[in-house]
Amino acid sequence: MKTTFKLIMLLLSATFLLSSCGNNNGKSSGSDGALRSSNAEKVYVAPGEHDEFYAFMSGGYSGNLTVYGLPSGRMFKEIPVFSQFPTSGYGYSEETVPMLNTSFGFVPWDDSHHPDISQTNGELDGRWIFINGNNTPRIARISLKTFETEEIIEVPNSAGNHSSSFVTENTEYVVAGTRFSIPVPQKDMPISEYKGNFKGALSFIKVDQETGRMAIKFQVLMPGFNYDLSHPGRNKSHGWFFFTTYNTEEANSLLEVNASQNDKDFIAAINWKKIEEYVNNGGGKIMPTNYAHNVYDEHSHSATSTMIKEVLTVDPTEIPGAVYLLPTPKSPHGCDVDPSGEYIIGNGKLSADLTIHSFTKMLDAIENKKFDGDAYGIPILNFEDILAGTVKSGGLGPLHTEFDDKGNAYTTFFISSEVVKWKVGTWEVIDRKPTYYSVGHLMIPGGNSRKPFGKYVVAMNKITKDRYLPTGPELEHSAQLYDITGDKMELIYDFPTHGEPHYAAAIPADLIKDNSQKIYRLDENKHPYAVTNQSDAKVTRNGNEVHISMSMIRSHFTPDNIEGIKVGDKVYFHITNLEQDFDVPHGFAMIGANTSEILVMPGQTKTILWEPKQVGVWPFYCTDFCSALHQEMQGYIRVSPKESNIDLSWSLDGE
Ligand code: CUK
Ligand code: CUA
Repeated sequence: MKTTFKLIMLLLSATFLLSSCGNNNGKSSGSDGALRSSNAEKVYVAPGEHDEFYAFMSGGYSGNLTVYGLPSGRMFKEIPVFSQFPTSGYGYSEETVPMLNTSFGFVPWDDSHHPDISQTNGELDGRWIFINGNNTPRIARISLKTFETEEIIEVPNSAGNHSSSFVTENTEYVVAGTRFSIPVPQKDMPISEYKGNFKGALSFIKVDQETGRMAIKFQVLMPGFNYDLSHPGRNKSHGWFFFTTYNTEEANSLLEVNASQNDKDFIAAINWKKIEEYVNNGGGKIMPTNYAHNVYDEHSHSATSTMIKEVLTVDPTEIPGAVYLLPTPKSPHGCDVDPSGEYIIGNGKLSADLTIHSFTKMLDAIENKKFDGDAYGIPILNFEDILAGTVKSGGLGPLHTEFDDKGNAYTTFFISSEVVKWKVGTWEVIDRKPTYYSVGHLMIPGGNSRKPFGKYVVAMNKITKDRYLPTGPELEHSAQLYDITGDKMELIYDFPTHGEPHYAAAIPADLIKDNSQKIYRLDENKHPYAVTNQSDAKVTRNGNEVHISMSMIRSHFTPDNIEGIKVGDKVYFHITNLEQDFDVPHGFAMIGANTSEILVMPGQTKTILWEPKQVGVWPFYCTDFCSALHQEMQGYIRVSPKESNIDLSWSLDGE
C-alpha cells in the first residue's frame, strides 16, 4: 500500500480518536483496536477494486434482499423479492405482478428473515439464494446469475414462516417451518381450544437440480408448538433437520409469561430421509388446500402464477424413527449445526448457557430406546443422554451461532450485547467483544456449511443509536465487521444496512462474479410483445385496450408520437430495450400512471399499464440518465374524449 495512503489513514484515524473523546458511549476505546490505521486498511477497497465477498442481507420488513461487498460494506443492489419496488418496476409491471400473487390475492409486501445460498456436498455453490417471507408464508428463490427473483412459492398450513428458508447439503430441499401453530386445515374454532388441537407444519420443498424449481414434497404435521429456527444436518448428520421450539406449553395468550413456564423446550430432530422414503412408497395423506406458485421466465421476461390445490401431509407418529424431541433449555431461539454435523447448538434465549447436543449420542439413545416419555406420541430423549456439553459464557440472551474453519464457534448475546467466541469440543470461551448495540444474528461467509471462510464475522445489530449521524427518530440498522483471523476478534468496521436484516449469507465473489449476467440477448427474447427491430413497433386496439409495442435505444423511443388514445382506454406500454451493452438501461415514466416507472434492462421487455383520465397531450420520458441526449428521450400521447373517432396513429420523426 502506498505510503501516502497510510499517512492519510493515520491522520483520519487520529481525527476519529479526537472527535470521539467525550462522546464515548461505550464505543471502542484503544484496546479493541477499531481505530487503528491498520484496521482502516483492512476494510479499504481502493477505487476500481473489488470486494472479496458478496454478502446478502435479509431486508426484514423491507421484504427484500440487499447485496453488500465485504469487507468494504458498500451496498451494491437491493433485490426486490416480496415487496413492490418502484426502482425497477418489480411488482408494478404487468410481467411481475403475478410474482406477488397468493391465496390471499395480491400481497405486495412481506417480512424476510433468513437467506441461504444453495449448496453442493455441503459447500456453497453460488447457484441460487433462497429467502423466507414470514408474514404471508412464502419462500423465494433468487438466481445468482441475474440477481433477480425467479420463483416464489406460498406455503399452506403455515403462519409466520420463520424457521425458514434453509437448504440441505445438496440443496435437495429448502425447508420452511411455521412459527405459529394454527388449525390445520384452517377452520372457525375458539382460540381457547388451541392446546392439543392446533398443528405446526414443517414443509420440505423439493428443489429441481437443473432448473431450481420448487415443489412442496411433504409437510410434517407436528404438535402445536412454535417452531422458531432450523438448520440442516450436514456431513454425518446429513439426512436430518433440526428445529427449535418454544411455547411447548401451548399457551394462546400472554406468551411472555405463559410460554416461559417449562424449564426446557425442545429441538425437534426430523429424519427427512426416512420421511422421504415413506412418501416415495405412497405414505402420507393428500389434503385439499390452495396456494400460489409463481415463476418468472428469463426469456419471456414474464411471470405466471398457478394455484395449487393439494398438499401431501404426514403424521410423524405414523413413521417410526422419523421424529424425536431433544429437551433444550430455555425457550431456545437459534438452532445451529457445526461444520462436522456432530454438534447441534440450542441458544436458550432465557438462559445464560448454550446447550450442545451430540448427534452421535442422539443416535445411540434412539437405538437403545432411552426415552423420557413422549409428546403427542413423539419420543422425548433424555437431556443428559444426548448432552455433548455446555458453554458457560457469562453472557445473557444467546441467540445465534456461526462457525469458522478452525473449530471455533461464535454466538451472539442480545441482552449483554456481545459476540462470544468459543471452542467447539472443549466449550471454553476464548474471547468476547461488545457489539453496538444488541446484536441479533451474526454471519460468517459459509458459516452455515461444511466449509466456512473464517475471515470475517458480521454482527447485525438491532439498535443503532449513536453510531452514525442522527437521521430523525428512524435510523437504519447497523452491521459490524470483525476480523476473526487471529485468536481475538477485532472490530474493524461499522456500516448501515437497509430494513431490518436478521440473517445474512455471504460467499466468495469468485464463486459468482464470472457467471453474472450482463445483458439479456435480444435474439432470445420470447416476450409476446417484444419489438426486436424498431421498424416492428406498432400500436393496436382491441375494444378499449390499446397495446403499444415500443422500443427504446439511445436516445429515442419508437414511436414517440401517438394519437387516437381515448379517455377510459387501458393503455399497455410494452417496451423493449434494444441495447445490447452492459449497464445501459432505459426507463419509462408516463404522467398520471397509477403504477411506478419501469427500468428496462438491455434486451428485456417490460409492460406498464396507463389509464388516461384527462383529455390532452401528455408526455412520457426516460427515467435513467442514459446518454448525453437522455433529456431528449421523450414523447407525447394525444388523449381525446371517449366518444371521439380519431384513428390510432403513431410515428417517429413523421415516419
Ligand atoms: S430471527 Cu431476527 S434476530 Cu427472525 Cu432469525 Cu433471531
Ligand atoms: Cu434512455 Cu435516458
